[in-house]
Amino acid sequence: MTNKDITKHGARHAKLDNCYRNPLFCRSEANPILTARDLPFRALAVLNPGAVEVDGQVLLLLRVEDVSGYSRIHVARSDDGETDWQVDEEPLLDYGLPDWRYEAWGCEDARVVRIDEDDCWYISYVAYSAVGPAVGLARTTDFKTADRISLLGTTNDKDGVLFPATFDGRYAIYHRPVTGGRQHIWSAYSPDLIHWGEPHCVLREGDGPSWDGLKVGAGPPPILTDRGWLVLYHGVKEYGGTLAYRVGAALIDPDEAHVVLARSRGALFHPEASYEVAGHVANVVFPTGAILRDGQIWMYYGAADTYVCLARAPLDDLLDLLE
Ligand code: M1P
Repeated sequence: MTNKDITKHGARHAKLDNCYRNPLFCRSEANPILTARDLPFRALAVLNPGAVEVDGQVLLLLRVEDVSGYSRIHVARSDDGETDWQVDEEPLLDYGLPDWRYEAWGCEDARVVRIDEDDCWYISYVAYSAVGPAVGLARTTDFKTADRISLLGTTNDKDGVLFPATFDGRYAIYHRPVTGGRQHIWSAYSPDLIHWGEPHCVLREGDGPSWDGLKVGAGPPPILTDRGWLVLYHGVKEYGGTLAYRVGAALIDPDEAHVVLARSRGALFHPEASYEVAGHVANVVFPTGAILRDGQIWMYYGAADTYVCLARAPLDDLLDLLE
């Protein structure tokens, strides 16, 4: 469904909310670009993909919810980043391995970054177990196998997102620990991806009725632009017991991962297509991967915790909204 279709079918909505009239992000006509039916095995859902370009292909690190309801990370490849996805049958990250008891219930919501000086890709993901969600870190050189590195800390933490660069030799990460009952985005630095410190609360939940007033979480890995790091994040608002997940953006100092230069005043992308408003969890757009192609941000996101989707926005238009 294109934005034009959405506007046509959702005309009444469009009259009520200016956000829907001139959408910044344009949905792929191939949406949802991946569903459980596209997988070479049975599964309940495919969602929340990490994304990276490798040798001219786009690789997605799919969260696949298996028939028992637990999630693994599988790799999908496409030449054009939109269609004809080839999905690996063997998972890149499997749950339940004897040495990794804090992911006995699943590996979820992977983000992936390339760090050139280490000549490898790092993956951050939600390691889920009976003691709650934690941020897991792994590395790969071939997207066939991955080596676990560490957990970032203890549980009640998720949405771990590494920067695709180092800052004075230190790695930087965003994550979302539950602190004092609140769910803000924090940063941390590390010399080795094992020992983390220098915490900063970077992006707080919005105030009371805000679109992101219930919680926020970092989305895809930050993208370096000539104005700073572009960060997409999800924000959540509660409406009478149900939640709506939307997307906002922030601009971060190019030299200091914890310094915010600007933040979008409102949400920039809303659940409104049929595959976003209905599914296992209604009203969810959850971005976890982004690439920059021909001046456009290609944002890969989970829709309704059921599908993988793609929407694009001109980078300059996005940045202009943040100034
Ligand atoms: O159902 C929407 C999302 O809910 C959780 O995200 P968060 O903890 O930020 O609210 C996650 O379970 C995520 O996988 C899911 O898409």
